Amino acid sequence: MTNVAETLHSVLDPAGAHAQQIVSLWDLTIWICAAMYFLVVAFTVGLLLKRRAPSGPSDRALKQGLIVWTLAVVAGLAVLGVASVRTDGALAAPFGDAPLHLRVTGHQWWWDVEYIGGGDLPGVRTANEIRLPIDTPVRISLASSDVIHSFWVPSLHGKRDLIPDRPSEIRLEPRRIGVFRGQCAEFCGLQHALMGLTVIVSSRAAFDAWYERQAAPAREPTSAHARAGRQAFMDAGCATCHTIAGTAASGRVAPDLTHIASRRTLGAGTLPNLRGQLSAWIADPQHIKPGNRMPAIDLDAPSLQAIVAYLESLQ
Ligand code: HEC
Ligand SMILES: [Cu+2]
Repeated sequence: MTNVAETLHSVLDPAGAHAQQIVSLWDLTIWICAAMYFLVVAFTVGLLLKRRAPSGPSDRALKQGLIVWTLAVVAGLAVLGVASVRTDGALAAPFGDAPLHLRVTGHQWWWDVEYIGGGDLPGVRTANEIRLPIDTPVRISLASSDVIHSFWVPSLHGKRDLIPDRPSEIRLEPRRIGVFRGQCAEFCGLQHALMGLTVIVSSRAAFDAWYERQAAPAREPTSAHARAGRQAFMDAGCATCHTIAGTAASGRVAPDLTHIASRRTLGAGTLPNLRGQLSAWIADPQHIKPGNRMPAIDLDAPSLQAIVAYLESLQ
């Protein structure tokens, strides 16, 4: 099963302020090391040519060469050392007030995403997908409910571990609109590889519109089929694990499904969120992502179809 969160993640194509700083350090390292490499090659070739000459390289030339070389190494290492300390310092700069605060909790094998409201801003809960407005600093509090996970969205920043009982934080500042893939970067069990994350960076206006829709409770189903689906969802026990805001479903141990139809993927980036894939997931999640914490539930075909119709209506 391949991961479908469709865009690539690349540390070399930064889309955030922090990733940019990391890539600048990388570029400097590559250039200095490349220069050193060419110096070594040039010296070697020079010496080989001299050796063929009847007189050979003089002691003085060798000595001077060594001094130049030593100075070049010391200077190169000094520049790299200073640049590295400065980048580290910039990345670890104390967090001021960020306009947006999220809490992301790692679970085997999915991401719980909460936007922490406050003042006039309502809270929002979703999963496996983070939307952010461009050019806005955001503070993300990280936690784990079970084992060590690691939050990594290479286009935006380096890695930050999620350690049980040890809260940590990361700060992102996206500078480019787009869809960026994230991935758990610490081996966390059987489905570690299928613990993906999608980060969607949009304009402020698009973000605000999305936020308002997410903050609303789930839509009332408009068709009898979808209403039957909501009933089947409650009867089948889905509600013991999943929350659908505005209904009796308030389980906290699985992804929030209040606006599941608005998300791009299912199973933490495992499948695209399309009707066939949604049915397949509900019919047999263990086949798609073996070992994941959603059991296969015995459903007759009409109930399955009705549940799918209901979930698809939850925009
Ligand atoms: C025992 C708890 C449990 C029950 C019961 C349960 N689920 Fe899940 N469900 C999960 C977990 C855990 C995940 C996340 C799996 C993963 O990605 O590793 C999940 C994922 C999902 C997803 C994908 C969500 C996303 O954003 O990726 C859907 C849709 C879903 N469940 C629907 C259902 C339906 C419909 C039922 C009832 C037929 C149901 N679940 C019953 C625990 C449960
Ligand atoms: Cu993980």
